[in-house]
Amino acid sequence: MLARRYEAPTLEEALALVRQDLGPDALVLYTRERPAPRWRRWWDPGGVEVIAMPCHAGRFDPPVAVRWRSAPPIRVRAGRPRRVAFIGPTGAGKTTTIAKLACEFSLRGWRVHLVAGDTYRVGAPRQLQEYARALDVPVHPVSALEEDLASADLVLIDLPGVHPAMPDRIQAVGAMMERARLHEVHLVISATCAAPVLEAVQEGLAVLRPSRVVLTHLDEVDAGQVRSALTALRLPLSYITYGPNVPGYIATARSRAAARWLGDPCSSA
Ligand SMILES: Nc1nc2c(ncn2[C@@H]2O[C@H](COP(=O)(O)OP(=O)(O)O)[C@@H](O)[C@H]2O)c(=O)[nH]1
Ligand SMILES: [Mg+2]
Repeated sequence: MLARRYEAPTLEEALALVRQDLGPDALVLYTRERPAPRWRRWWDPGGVEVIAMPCHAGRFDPPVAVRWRSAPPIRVRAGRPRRVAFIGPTGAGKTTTIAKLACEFSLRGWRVHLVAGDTYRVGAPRQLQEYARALDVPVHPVSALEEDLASADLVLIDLPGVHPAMPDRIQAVGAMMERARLHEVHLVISATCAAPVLEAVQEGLAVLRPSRVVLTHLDEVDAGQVRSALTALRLPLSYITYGPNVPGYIATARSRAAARWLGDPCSSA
């Protein structure tokens, strides 16, 4: 992995660590204030997190020159619960992306609710419940898809893994989605997959009507693989993730962090 993560009480101290470790020309990919989670504030005051990589790593020199489209991030409005589902193959990063987004939105003061819709994978509801407990957000069973969940500003729905080779599963997930009255469907795919696989997944899952893509595992691929994943994209990109940790390691496709990982988009959707 080329990118490294640094943490310090202040931005100045974090950048000093970056320079000490990676040299004066290090590329800073991402910075954020890291408030301590509520449950451990008594011993952890929080701080600043910086992700950086050495300049000579070559990923951005020259930048990845591929045409790709960006989609807007999720827009939440008070009093209108926004219902957003995440679909994609097992292991692509759906649950992790949901946990990252839940954290980002609840830190900004929105009331986030989760729905544990992955009733197939053993341990999946427990994984989501653990994130929900750590983030202090409610998590509902799949039956809640039929409810209004009016006290939420944002409902993030985790669904079972689907793959073009699993028509029965696609049908079952499609039926769940129909009950869910969704505003947005994000297809989560991993940049570690070869371009033909990414193309087949997008084509095979088009029946579930995703309108945007989340590209995950960027920290595990080199510049060539990033380029090939972007070339394979058929839908506009909403978010990228570049690490398994929660919180953090997620950026909207229209952020400077995304431009650094991917180069600039050619257009906006
Ligand atoms: N390195 C890396 N690992 C990730 C990323 N996103 C998810 N993961 C890991 O990939 C694995 C599968 O993720 P999960 O969210 O359970 O996938 P799901 O089956 O689609 O819900 C877990 O071990 C995650 O920690 C990422 O952006 N980078
Ligand atoms: Mg999952």
